[in-house]
Amino acid sequence: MSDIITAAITEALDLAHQGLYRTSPNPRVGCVIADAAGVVIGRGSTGPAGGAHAEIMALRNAAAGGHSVRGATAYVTLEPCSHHGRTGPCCDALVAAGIAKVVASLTDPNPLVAGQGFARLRAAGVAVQVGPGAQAARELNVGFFSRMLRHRPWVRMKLAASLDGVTALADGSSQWITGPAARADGHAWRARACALLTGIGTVLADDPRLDVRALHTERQPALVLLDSALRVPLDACIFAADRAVHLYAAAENDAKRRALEQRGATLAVLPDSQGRVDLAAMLHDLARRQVNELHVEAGQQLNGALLRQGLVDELLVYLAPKLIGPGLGMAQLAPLAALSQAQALDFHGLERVGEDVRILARWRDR
Ligand code: AOF
Ligand code: ZN
Repeated sequence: MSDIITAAITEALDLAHQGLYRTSPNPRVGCVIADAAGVVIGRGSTGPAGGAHAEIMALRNAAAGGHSVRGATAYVTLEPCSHHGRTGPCCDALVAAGIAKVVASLTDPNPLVAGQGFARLRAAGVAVQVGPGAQAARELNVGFFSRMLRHRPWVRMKLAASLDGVTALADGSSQWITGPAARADGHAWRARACALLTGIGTVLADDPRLDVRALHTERQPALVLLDSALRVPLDACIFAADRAVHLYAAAENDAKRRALEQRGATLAVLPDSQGRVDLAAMLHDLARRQVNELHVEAGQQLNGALLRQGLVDELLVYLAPKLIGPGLGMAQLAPLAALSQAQALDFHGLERVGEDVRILARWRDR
């Protein structure tokens, strides 16, 4: 790859990254416009949902700086869209502005676009190159790709444990195993998600708020509560934060539904054949509700159920340099007959956070 392309796509990826806490359910996209000499004359990043796309922001930025983009190259981390959604098609805007070449990291997996943006650009005589920065651009939108291609969110399960793998004492007390830096880091991972998922056991035991407090965010993720028998108290702290709350139950309860709806919450009833909430159907439903990244913070029961059904994509584990001894584990998994049956993961990321360690792990064969 030429130095100019590498530099421009790197800057476009930085711009895309600026949308981490803002664009959902839209993907995070960055755009850089450079003139024939490779000088950057416009920069843009996707706005909040319903707002302008990165290309439009970059065109506006160039115009505001008094630059003509005629004959220029647009470097963008996703295929320019071709559809009329909440905004007009970016490919048409680029053509109308006289852009001569588009370098894009990825094809947009949205079936409304899916290559049509590139086709329209080429048909208008714009040169198109696809690929630079693909891996980083996809990673930044791992949830959007999951929702578009698998019709379920990217499920990231957060765990905090001692070195001996204990997440709480037998009485449930878990405050605090990891240190303040790890807790703040955990809030950043919450903030990038479209929704946080927890279970009724956690709400009854800890009454957490489960919102983003440790950093500024332009929007709070929705809170999703799995509550089969609708036991949630109406004064639970999850209702205190200013964000959407959505519940999944296994059976209808008209009175409780009305009370929850008065509290501003919504409810879906999705039983499986055993009268529990159908977790796979829940993930499907969450994708339909435009959840890209689902951040799970739950107890060992819900964690175990999701893991046993193979519904988790990534573990986000904070390990504290402590030994606790007997207590609660990370997840209730089924016993194995042989070590060879162990689920095999790879460390996708490994970093020190304050006095603790943060591990990102993904399944090897998925
Ligand atoms: C782009 N540039 O910066 C982004 C794109 O509802 P709308 O009109 O905002 O369209 C949303 C869709 O547009 C989204 O699902 C994805 O396919 C694409 N996102 N496209 O050209 C951008 N964020
Ligand atoms: Zn667009």
